[in-house]
Amino acid sequence: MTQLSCAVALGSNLGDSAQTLTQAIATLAQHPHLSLQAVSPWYQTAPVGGPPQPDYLNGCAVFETTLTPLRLLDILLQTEQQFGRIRRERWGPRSLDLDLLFYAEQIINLPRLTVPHPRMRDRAFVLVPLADIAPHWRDPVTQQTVAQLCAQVDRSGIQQQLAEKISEL
Ligand code: A4P
Ligand code: MG
Repeated sequence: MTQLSCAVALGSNLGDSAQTLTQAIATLAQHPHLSLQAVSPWYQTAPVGGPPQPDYLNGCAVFETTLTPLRLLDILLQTEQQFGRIRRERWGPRSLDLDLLFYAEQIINLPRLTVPHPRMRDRAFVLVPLADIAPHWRDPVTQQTVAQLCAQVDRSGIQQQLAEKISEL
């Protein structure tokens, strides 16, 4: 079957977020139909939207996969559950949030899944780490590259880049 590239955003602001993100990547990378290609550094970021809440740790990863987009979404949601995500208020604090950003250059509009992720273009906490690992990926909706989208976004919420922990994988 054809391998297609997909990009996933990770976020956490409850518990040991660095450990959660690293273990979530390791868990996904062990899936037989996901092959890890690249992982960004983690960034400490100010929360966007929602109630007052702690800073997030955010990052992105690129995989190759033979999974369909909906099957991949199910795996992301299962992995969130595995890391103890309790669904509370929208945009509220969470131990792990996994969003599917891109699936090749496909545009998907299903009740359960919108790809490219509809809010990614406004979010420095997504675009800054994604630009580290996939600057040339072209958003099929706007035809802009990730680097171009990143250059236009307000980066004031990006607090600091944390040392990569990916050697632990
Ligand atoms: N869904 C549809 N499309 C997608 C997609 N491309 N990827 C559906 C993932 N899920 C997708 O998600 C609700 C449903 O969205 C899923 O069941 C799936 O069927 P959710 O994760 O339960 O909802 P949520 O995360 O509470 O809301 P939402 O609107 O998805 O929030 P976001 O956009 O994920 O934002 N600030 C900082 N600094 N860093 C962050 O990471 N994250 C959020 C959450 C807010 N502020 C933040 C951060
Ligand atoms: Mg989400």
